[in-house]
Amino acid sequence: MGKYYEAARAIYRDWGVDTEAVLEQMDQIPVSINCWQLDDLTGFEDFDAKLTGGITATGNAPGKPRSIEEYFKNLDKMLALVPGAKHVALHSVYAMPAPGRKPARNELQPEDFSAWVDYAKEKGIGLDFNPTYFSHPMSDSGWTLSSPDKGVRDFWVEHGINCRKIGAYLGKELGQTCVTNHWIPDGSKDIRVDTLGPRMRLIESLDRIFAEPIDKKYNIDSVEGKVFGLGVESYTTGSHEFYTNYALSTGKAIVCMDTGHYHPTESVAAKISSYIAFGQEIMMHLSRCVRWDSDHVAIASEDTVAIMQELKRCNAFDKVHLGLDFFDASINRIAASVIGSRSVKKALITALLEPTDKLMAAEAADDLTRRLALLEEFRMLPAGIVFDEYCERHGVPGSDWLDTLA
Ligand code: RNT
Ligand code: ZN
Repeated sequence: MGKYYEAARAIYRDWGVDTEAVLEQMDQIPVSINCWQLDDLTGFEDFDAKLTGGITATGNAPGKPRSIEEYFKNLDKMLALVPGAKHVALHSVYAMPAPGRKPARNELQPEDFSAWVDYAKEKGIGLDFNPTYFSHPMSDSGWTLSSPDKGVRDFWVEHGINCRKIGAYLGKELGQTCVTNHWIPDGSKDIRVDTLGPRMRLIESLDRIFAEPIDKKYNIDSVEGKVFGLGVESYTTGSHEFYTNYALSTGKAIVCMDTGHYHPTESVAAKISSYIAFGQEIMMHLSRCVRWDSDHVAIASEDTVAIMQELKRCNAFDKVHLGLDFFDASINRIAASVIGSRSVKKALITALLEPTDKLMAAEAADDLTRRLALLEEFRMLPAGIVFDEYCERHGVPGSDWLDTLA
């Protein structure tokens, strides 16, 4: 047991919080770590592939993997430094087809991910999935599922359909629901006059992708909106409002909220209860935008903690899928992945340790002075010590983890 844990436990006990129960709860809430931080989203199709679609990993830190073997060595190191329940979120460009098989993007099949299933079983983790509707000649026009070209739409619809089957396979094999997240880059750099046409085409494409029902025990689809992308500044077909309406009106998918995809003063935490009120599940892409959707490494900042607090206060952890989405090539890529994953878990444990009932009681009694006084006192409670204990119990290094990363 950690040197300071008993003291922290007593402090929380005085506020009516059972740290042991929180440590158990942490293991019920997996964090889905994006596989693409480790290699700048290059994937295994082509180690010289160029990232397109209005997203970019800036920086040139050494150590980017040049082979599947190197990639997995780094993945092993990363996973060993993140305590507790984990998923790895894959992109379709990380397929590992059998030797001799070279499926085109729209031909990928579950069997092309069987090596990932073996790996996940060995590690005791779940897998989530993402179709890759970018970094491909068929997305060069900047339009995919909402393209005016039927051939382009058909290609990507096929990809979407196959990816859901892959998701269901991952979920079934691993006994943990797979979230298959659909994000498309479609949009326009300059003023778009016909804004409705692409959206009508996107509805049609999504309806085709989601036509076949899949057991939600195995696969859930999410749709991720966005305000803009690089080179796509004026119009985005798949906006947040578009997908919110699609999700609620069809019930075929849930909304994915990426914390980098809103106007800089918009709070993602503030949106959560509006989804919970309608019984909606939510997929999250926890990221950090610095001035723009820069995909900086997630940190345990006030807004990340606010999201976790909101989930706690809404009692909504069974409605949310916590995922990460960042790709920073300016610092050690393994460390970046560890920092983001640990930070999100720190934010999570901070919220789980909050004496929420005291806040709710003050508010219900209209004691607004007490509510604010307590909110401010609770910021200083020793959540970090409980997080260290969590690491120790999982055999993961504490705050000195970086020195163990050779
Ligand atoms: C892009 C979206 C999307 C991607 C990943 C790689 O703006 O955030 O989630 O970052 O699919
Ligand atoms: Zn995202």
